[in-house]
Amino acid sequence: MGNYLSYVPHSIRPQKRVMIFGLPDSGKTSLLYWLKFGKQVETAPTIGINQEDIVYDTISTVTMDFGICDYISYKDKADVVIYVVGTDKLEDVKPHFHSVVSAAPILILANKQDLVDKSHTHVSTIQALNFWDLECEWKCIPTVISQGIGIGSIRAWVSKHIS
Ligand SMILES: Nc1nc2c(ncn2[C@@H]2O[C@H](COP(=O)(O)OP(=O)(O)OP(=O)(O)O)[C@@H](O)[C@H]2O)c(=O)[nH]1
Ligand SMILES: [Mg+2]
Repeated sequence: MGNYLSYVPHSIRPQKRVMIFGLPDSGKTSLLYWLKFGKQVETAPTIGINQEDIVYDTISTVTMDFGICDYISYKDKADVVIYVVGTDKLEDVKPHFHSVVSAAPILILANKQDLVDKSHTHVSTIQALNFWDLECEWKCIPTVISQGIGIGSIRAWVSKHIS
């Protein structure tokens, strides 16, 4: 017997929730707008939450970008999580990263790979954040969100994990 949802068209299924977390200035809102509009949109520091209805393949989602707010009360409602790492020191990222981990699959972006003074590669990010201890499914990829580099891989990963 299949899950009853397999008989319901994607277009009328409940919206899935994609949640984007990360420290300030890491590139979360830029990512949200790349996913929504396919281009770089000028951003300002986010107070609260930005959210957009975004379709991945045929799957409808509300994709949420968490700025300064009480994000902890939301994290367990995520179907998938995207965690953006900017130029912060990885030892500063680590406690924040582990505070948003839930049972949901998580995609970690080692962002701002274009910067000469970037503090991390995606390999050093994997080593520093102890992903091996995670019980949820995870993947880490390098990105340059401001140039749209990695957006295709992000879309493909989200589609695969919410279908
Ligand atoms: N060089 C570089 N800049 C980036 C990249 N991604 C985002 N930025 C820039 O980083 C700055 C912050 O981006 P935002 O998307 O506003 O970051 P945020 O995580 O939403 O920041 P808060 O809302 O303050 O938490 C902007 O000037 C972006 O253009 C990247 O890959 N490389
Ligand atoms: Mg923002």
